[in-house]
Amino acid sequence: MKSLALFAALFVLVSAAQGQRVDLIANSDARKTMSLDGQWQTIVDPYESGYYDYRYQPSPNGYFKNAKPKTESDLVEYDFDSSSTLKVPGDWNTQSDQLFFYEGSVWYKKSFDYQRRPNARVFVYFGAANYIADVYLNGEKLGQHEGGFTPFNFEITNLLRDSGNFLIVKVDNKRRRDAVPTLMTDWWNYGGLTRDVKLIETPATLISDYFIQLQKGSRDRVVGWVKLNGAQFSQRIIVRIPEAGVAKAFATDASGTALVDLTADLKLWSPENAKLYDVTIEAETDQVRDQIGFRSIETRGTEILLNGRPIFLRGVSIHEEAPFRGGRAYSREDAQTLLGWAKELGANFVRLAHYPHNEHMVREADRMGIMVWSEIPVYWTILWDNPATLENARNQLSEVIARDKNRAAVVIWSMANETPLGEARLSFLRNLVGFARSLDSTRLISAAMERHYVGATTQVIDDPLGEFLDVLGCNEYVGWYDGLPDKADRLEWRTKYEKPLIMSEFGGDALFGKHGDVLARWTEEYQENLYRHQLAMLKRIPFLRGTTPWILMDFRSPRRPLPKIQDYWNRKGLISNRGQKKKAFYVLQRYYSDLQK
Ligand code: GCB
Repeated sequence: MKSLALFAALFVLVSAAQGQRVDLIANSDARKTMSLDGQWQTIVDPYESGYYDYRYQPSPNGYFKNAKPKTESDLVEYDFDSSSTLKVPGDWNTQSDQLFFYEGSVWYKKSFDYQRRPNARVFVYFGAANYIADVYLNGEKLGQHEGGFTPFNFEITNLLRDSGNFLIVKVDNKRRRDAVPTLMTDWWNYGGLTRDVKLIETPATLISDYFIQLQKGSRDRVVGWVKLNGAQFSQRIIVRIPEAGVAKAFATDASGTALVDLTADLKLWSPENAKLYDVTIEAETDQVRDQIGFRSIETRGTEILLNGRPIFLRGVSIHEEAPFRGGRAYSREDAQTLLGWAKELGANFVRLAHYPHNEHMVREADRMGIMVWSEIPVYWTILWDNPATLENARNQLSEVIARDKNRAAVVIWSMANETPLGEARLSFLRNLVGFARSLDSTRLISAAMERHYVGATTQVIDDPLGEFLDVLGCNEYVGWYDGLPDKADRLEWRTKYEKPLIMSEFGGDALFGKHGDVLARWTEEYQENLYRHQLAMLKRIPFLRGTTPWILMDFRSPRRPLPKIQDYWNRKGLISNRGQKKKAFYVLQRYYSDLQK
């Protein structure tokens, strides 16, 4: 299976059974993998009686034991094998009417045989599980992972048998006030094993991770690092970029890390030429291969510079909602459809809102030449002064940066969306900004902020967070939540910061096929007219360097119940959930086409 999934980066949280933390990456055609996608046996467990006993204590004999009655007198009150199944990858909400609104725990079980090569190590890898996953193999706990949109893995080498393994995962998507995201969002809380699951085999000492990108500000110097995991820390590493004539050796230090530093004459990646190079990293015990693009991204005053040249980010926001069928998007085809529509719109940029999307999206963006704004679900009213919430957000940030740090397409890490001003929030977000910079110094940092009025017609961006960002993001709904569309004609924009601005959201709802007056809500004409007024206003903002209107396609939201119009869909899409383009699509398409003349 030569799917993109083979390239996925892996990260391990705490593996209770193996007792160690391993960061590793499986990005290699050379690696042996086995997909565990398909039907899994499942038990819906709203009271978590498969986990807790009747005194609400964790039970040593939970469903993870996969018990079977041995005699006809034995009492066992569950049975995976005669329970119904759910498809993985996939959310449970759209696979069963009973689970459509369900928020709670579901147990998943998959049985498999596996012949491990001598001395090899094996890991079980999850593309994502929303929201908390407790993972068990053959009745033993491997560990727990929190966060619904980033990959994780556990080493299973010592627990693996040649035949009759059973992998059991409890996935719980209950919302929590202290979680990331918190209780309130404007998207569907799709639960389950929403992305690919697979086994990955590696040598005993493996190349566990690497960072190979142009140094900030340079167009020919590649700097980064390669990390080993295992007993043989001291090795010679060779980085090869055959097409650019690069083959350079580096030695690892006592911790198994080699610093990479080389110069090369490279064709730079850009939307016009999405050049990716085959890169191989060879250690003595392992080898990985990747396709990597090289480009520089910087700001100067209010400019955004791609490869040293000013660029305008013609973007659109996207939720991870599957086109046509609905539910969480997870496949390469979903990514090609969504990004294909963005291309048709004339976009060179997408905002992947409001959480890390599946890896196919960034891999396809790399190939198609679409720049990416990547975001973590620090959304609205996070519990700013709770240290565990901050730790959780930092972990999700580190996991997405770990996965996507070698993708040229990703140009912006966004820390947060529409968060309310305050001391605790500022220190939380400053912490994230500093952390992101420490993990990746090559990309731009942003956040979608709010603006406020000074007088009736002046909009000001002066959120104190702006001081710590490279690029300002601003959400505004003039013409929808804020007045009628022609209000935009009278507005002036000011900023406290000499920095580029991306208008990270604007828009309004329209039900595809509903027609009426330009002032009749929910009609395509209203939305079309709103875009006209918006775009005229945006053209007058001198420091504007990008737009990602809300949103490419309609998406499900529990906050949107209006019958016959919303029916639990946010209708701000330029395209309906069935793939029909609304009138506003063509207004934006024209604007983006004019920008390229
Ligand atoms: C926003 C949020 C976005 C919502 C959107 C809306 O400001 O950032 O998540 O979906 O408005 O449609 O109200």
